[in-house]
Amino acid sequence: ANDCQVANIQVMQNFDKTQYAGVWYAVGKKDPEGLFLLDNIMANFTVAENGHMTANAMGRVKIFNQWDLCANMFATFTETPEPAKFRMKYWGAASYLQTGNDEHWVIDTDYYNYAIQYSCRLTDADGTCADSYSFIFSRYPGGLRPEDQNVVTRKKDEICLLGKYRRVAHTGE
Ligand code: AZE
Repeated sequence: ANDCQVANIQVMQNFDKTQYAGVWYAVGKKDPEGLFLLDNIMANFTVAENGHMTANAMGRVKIFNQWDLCANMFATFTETPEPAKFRMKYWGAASYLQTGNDEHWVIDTDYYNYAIQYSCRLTDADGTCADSYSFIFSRYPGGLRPEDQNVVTRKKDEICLLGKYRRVAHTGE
């Protein structure tokens, strides 16, 4: 049964951050409340020798309701007892970009083609998520392979976000 409780969301089992490392292109996203990355979103995850994971992300944003710019963002990750659940502290290369401290959960990945990321920023009194964002990542900017689409659709449904995603364009900007 799918009760949409944040606490019951299944994440990737035996998550291996070393295999997750490298470049991912966002090909789909579900937006949170407020400002968010618009398109041309990519992230590069790195795992240092000491095991610490960091990331660099780029994407187009519109700030102050009018300026379109490329946001260069950085993140550091803190581990939790669940290997696929991290806390992500992030900030922008420029001060007018966003800073924050979000959950970063890897719901599912095959490491070579697709990954589904999820973050609940606010849990409602009933245990469901009141403000979330999620990225569908692909190793290829062109999108998901047809054979990965079914599993991604199933996972979107499991995290109660089916039908809430938009495609993320990659136009080389
Ligand atoms: C993520 C992948 C790993 C690194 C980072 C990510 C998220 C970045 C944002 C950025 C928002 C910027 C805004 C600027 C005005 C999950 C893609 C940092 C949420 C809104």
